[in-house]
Amino acid sequence: MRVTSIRIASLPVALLSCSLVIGGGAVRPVTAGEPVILQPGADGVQRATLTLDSYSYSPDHLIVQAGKPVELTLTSVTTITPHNFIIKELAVEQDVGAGKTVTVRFTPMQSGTFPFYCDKKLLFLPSHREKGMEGRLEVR
Ligand SMILES: [Cu+2]
Repeated sequence: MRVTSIRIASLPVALLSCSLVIGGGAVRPVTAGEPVILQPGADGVQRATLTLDSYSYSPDHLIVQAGKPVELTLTSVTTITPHNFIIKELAVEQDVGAGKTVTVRFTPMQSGTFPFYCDKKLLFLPSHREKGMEGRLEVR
């Protein structure tokens, strides 16, 4: 049991509904590790909202289709610590300042499972990724 799921449960309902609309199914809390399948919208864009905290992404397992654009809204709920969102294999790198919301767009062309992570770190301390701030994008 990770701290992540407890924090998620206390988020405002409005924020939760953003990330839960994705599957088009019943509204329920996102559990860490539970895959979320992004459905393309009318414009063909696959969208999801991720919550960034210290040190996690939620949801942390996304499933998308290859060849269609992906648009991720990254919302940080930390008050001081800056984070970022990196998918090295897809040349995605986006900074997310403390308390900020930013959008990142990319189109994965090849199938496979790619890790996304935060490489921020303070001096000699372990990186956020090493502290567990990592997830995966599954491209089918
Ligand atoms: Cu971070």
